[in-house]
Amino acid sequence: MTTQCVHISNLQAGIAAIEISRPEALNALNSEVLTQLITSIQKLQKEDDLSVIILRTSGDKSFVAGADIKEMLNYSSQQAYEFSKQGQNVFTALSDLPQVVIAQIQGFALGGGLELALAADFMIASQKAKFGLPEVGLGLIPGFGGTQRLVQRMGYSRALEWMTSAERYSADAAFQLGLLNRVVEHDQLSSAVETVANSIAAQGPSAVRAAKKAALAALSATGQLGFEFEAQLFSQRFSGSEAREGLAAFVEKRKPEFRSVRQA
Ligand code: DAK
Repeated sequence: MTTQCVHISNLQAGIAAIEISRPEALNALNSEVLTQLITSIQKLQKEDDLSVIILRTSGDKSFVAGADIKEMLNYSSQQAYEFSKQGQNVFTALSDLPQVVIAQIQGFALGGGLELALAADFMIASQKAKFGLPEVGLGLIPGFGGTQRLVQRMGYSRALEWMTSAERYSADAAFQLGLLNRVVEHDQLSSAVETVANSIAAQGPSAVRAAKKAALAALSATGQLGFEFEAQLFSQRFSGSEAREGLAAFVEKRKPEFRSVRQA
């Protein structure tokens, strides 16, 4: 039997929440979660009365700890390409929602978790939140649109440092780089998000949608080519031994030995 990991709830008038709950894996995204996520997004997309959607996850420690490393361990290049396209479709559907989407970040937003938050319109985070793109440490690259969206958010140079260093950043550092709209006390997070959501929901609903549509148009100049390129590069990671080593090392709880498995 499939476990339901993605839930929709209606909050105040004009506001709904999508909640991902997979606490045993720190809310990591596997293909089942992605399938459930797209179903929820498509449902809310048709809700004309909604102005705001809050994207949040269960547990105190982690927003989303990335794509599911255990699921990716034995991927072929073709499976990786399909997973990447599935993820990109979900994330594009999320960013194309007519409603304003706020990501509520209470803890780790790593790899695919940060990419998910980047597909929201903006993020509000707890002071305890931690951000980063650790994929290169696994022999991978971000595969859910993150290479494109992080550049859009913080500029090429800073984004490339994030992508290639695998560093983890505090909420304050992420705020200073323009990644976050607000950083709040940990126990104030949900009320801070709801306050912002309420202030948007109180405005003219179709004006809010028009404003989002217009703002998104400013980003569309980069087009779809970058996303396709990202998916191809991601899938190529699975045709050599480096990603195998990086993924296996995580699952086996050891350090990866990239130099000895180095590929051309
Ligand atoms: N996937 C699967 N399981 C994960 C996970 C993940 N990303 N992150 C954590 N878990 C699991 C752990 O394996 C552990 O399970 P058990 O061993 O107890 O069964 C459980 O969650 C609790 O984690 P820890 O014991 O590690 O908890 P700690 O507090 O010690 O550490 C941590 C928390 C978040 C620092 C650590 O868990 C961690 O480093 N996690 C991995 C973070 C990471 O590297 N994330 C990036 C993943 S790669 C793709 C598209 C996009 C992407 C990938 C593919 N395709 C298109 C194919 C994006 C790539 C990624 O996101």
